[in-house]
Amino acid sequence: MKDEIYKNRRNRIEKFTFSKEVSQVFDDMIRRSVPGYLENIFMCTDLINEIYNGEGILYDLGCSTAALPISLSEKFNEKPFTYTGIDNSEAMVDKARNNTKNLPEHHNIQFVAGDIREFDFSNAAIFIASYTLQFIPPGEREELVKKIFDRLPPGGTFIMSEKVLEEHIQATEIFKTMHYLLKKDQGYSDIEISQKREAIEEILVPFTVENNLKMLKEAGFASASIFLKKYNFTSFIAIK
Ligand code: GEK
Repeated sequence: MKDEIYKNRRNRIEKFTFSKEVSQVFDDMIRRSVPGYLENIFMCTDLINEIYNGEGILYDLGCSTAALPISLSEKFNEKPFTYTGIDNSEAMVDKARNNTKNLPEHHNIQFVAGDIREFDFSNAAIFIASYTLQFIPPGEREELVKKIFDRLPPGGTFIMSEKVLEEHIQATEIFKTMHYLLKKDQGYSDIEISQKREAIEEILVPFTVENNLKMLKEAGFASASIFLKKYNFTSFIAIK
């Protein structure tokens, strides 16, 4: 379903939430709004296929409508995997369950409606958080990354994708412009882009690339690298 949520001019812009209305159009919204979104899903799938040895749980933090497990299921084919997706939007979890209901049983896929800050992760193999930590208040993000680190086995992997800022304001500004132009190319109008921006501004707080790398290192990860970057969207891989 096409995302037309911010198409008409509104008198008042409410804070963005992951409501039922958003969940219905989410797949279209994120593909047209996040540069490199599908490439990130495919790269996460390939990385997990390479790293995962079939033991333990793949935790997808902020799983939304289940794009990752659908892609994993296609890639893993005959190989089994165990996956838990967590999202604090009931509407997203409903959609995720519906989208994966016909996937094979040896792909053990579960969803939990809950807050990743409170979730008690056990038997973790790999954590994935694609464009989710940006919605965690800045003061709570480090603690969550530390928890992810603690719950991973030695050598375990955390794959994180985020909207980011650059250290230099000029680079931040040009990437912001390029992002805006990509959204226009995707058919969003000026009014749609500016109303969505206003709605999401307060709840999506990006860190700089450097601060994300620092946060991963300070949590204890032995290595933290970038594996995909498209303007102001960056994907990181951290290894314990
Ligand atoms: C994808 N990873 O398709 N606890 C649980 N879920 C949360 C929390 C929280 N504290 N805060 C936000 N979310 C997906 C895309 S979208 C990215 C992720 C975007 C959830 C929120 O409900 C939403 O579904 C998801 O994180 C972020 O690859 O909309 O830009």
